[in-house]
Amino acid sequence: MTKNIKEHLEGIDKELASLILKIGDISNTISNELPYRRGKADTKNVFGELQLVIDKWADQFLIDELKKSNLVKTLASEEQPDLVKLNDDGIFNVTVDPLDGSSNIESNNLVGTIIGIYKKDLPTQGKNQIAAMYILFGPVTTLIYTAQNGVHEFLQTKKGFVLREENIKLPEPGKLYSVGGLRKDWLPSFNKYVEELEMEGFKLRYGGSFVGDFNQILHYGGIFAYPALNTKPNGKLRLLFESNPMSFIIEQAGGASTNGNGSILEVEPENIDQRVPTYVGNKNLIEKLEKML
Ligand code: FBP
Repeated sequence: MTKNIKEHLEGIDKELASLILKIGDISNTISNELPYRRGKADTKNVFGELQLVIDKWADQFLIDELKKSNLVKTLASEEQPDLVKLNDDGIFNVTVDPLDGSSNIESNNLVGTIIGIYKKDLPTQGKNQIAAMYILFGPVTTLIYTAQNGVHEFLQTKKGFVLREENIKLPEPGKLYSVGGLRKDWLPSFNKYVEELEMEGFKLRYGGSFVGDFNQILHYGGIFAYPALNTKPNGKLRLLFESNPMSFIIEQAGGASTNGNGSILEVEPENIDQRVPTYVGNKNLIEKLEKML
């Protein structure tokens, strides 16, 4: 009998299990609302990016539902300028990217929700996460989580989230490379690195949503990068909302992360909207990259 997520979470801390289940329920509502909440909102987020109606709605829905759960003390969101206080006696502090890759919605491509879970107050280093998860809204909806007990994937069905794959490890050798930014803006050393991957037969897979591209690397192996650029030395991705949770998951799956100098999880955040050059994938590919950069 296929385990459902509730049964699978019995092995971890009760409150943490309740929070992960709650976020799973929230994601069900978000996926149901995707067809209806369309178009651009007339506001911008802290990064100066025009927000979509669904970005704002998903953000506020996550805040309202996590407040009701009484489990979360503070929340940091990619769509909020500052930390949001939810419950004084909440246990966890949470980072959220309510709808990563939302610019893909108009073209009906992959989007998702990315979550980092901490006991320590935010902002803090990614290594202080006690759990991380993402929900991928694609041909099917899947939920991937780790609570430092391996990486596990669940499929959304009429009966709720059921186990699809347990203890996921990055396949060796990797097959894919997925790189953002314009090639003309890549650093020469990174250009050389990608040329060598191409010579070795790595296939390009880039869909413009970190959550979707990351999921390809998790299942087929390889490397995802939104690199340091000539024009943007810190790249594009947000340390707290995107790079820390995904680095936590990739390292739990036997892979590695780097900002070019070392694990992203060691980066000391200076502010909540900090960006970081992001490279995640198979350990050997990250080690080679660090030598070449
Ligand atoms: P948000 O949609 O959460 O702002 O995320 C940023 C993002 O869309 C990532 O998901 C993706 O990896 C990257 O930006 C795509 O950037 P680009 O359009 O430059 O390729």
